[in-house]
Amino acid sequence: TTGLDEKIKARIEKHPCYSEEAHHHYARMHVAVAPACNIQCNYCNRKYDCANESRPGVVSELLTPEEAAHKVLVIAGKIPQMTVLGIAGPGDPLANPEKTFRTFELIAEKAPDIKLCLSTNGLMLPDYVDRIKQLNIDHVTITINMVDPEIGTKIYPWVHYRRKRYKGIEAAQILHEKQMEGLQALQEADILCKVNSVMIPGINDEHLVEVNQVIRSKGAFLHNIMPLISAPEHGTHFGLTGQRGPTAKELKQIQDNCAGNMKMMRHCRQCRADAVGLLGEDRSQEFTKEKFMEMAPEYNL
Ligand code: CLF
Ligand code: SF4
Repeated sequence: TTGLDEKIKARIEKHPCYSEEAHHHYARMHVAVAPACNIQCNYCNRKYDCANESRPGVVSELLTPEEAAHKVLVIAGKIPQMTVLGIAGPGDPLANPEKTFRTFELIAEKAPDIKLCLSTNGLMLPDYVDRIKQLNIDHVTITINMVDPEIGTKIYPWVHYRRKRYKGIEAAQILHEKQMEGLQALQEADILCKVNSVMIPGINDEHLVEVNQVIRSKGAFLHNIMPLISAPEHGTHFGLTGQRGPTAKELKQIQDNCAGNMKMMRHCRQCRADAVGLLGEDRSQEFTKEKFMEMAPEYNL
């Protein structure tokens, strides 16, 4: 047995990312409604989807909340195992709060049995935990790559917070504080939190064990350590400066080093911001905007 209590099991048993078992049977979809971002990560090029919860180098088709709701109802009608709707980009969902929450509201109203999932860099999370709770969003991912702002300066060149741009240590300090406050607030609100960390060799690889300890002590439910993908043609800072990603062996080593402490996610497939289907199966091209706008929602409660 996993030792998980029955209540938690019921909350994750149909979520393909939060439950390893569920990912064989249940599907998720993402809708790309959130274009803006409020920070810069050195592994991201804004021409592409948010690399915190996505495969770098992919461009998703941007939708309005109404188009997104239509798409969700069409797909939920066609793919019965569709249990989770996630918003994960292409920028940061909480840097686009009106679009993100409008989309969730429309779906909660029309398809209340679909679980809502949100992924964020955490900068604005403390401001929105109440709204997240109100909307019954039970799954929130924060990407936390460091708990030491000195290390943060090597990953984040700037953050834009409350109408002001910060650089250097100040930027990393603000991001770190908001991530920790957000994590704490999620725990107090009893919302399940997954933490994604991008493993960057020579920068935060050894540090991730400390990240793991801190997030565990603050109540994170699951830790997903993902490999940096830094192809030069993606035009990211790391790609252009020759920063390499980890080997499969290095990734597994760090995951193993953390595994004694808490549940580790090892089945992440680094999906696109408009992914559709089982993890590892990408049906997004069957449901491009041109196609799904022609389909009638068949979803029935
Ligand atoms: Fe999407 Fe993320 Fe929700 Fe899953 S993905 S917002 S928690 S519904 Fe899953 Fe995809 Fe890995 Fe993300 S496999 S990239 S962990
Ligand atoms: Fe890119 Fe996401 Fe980082 Fe924003 S939070 S810079 S979209 S990877």
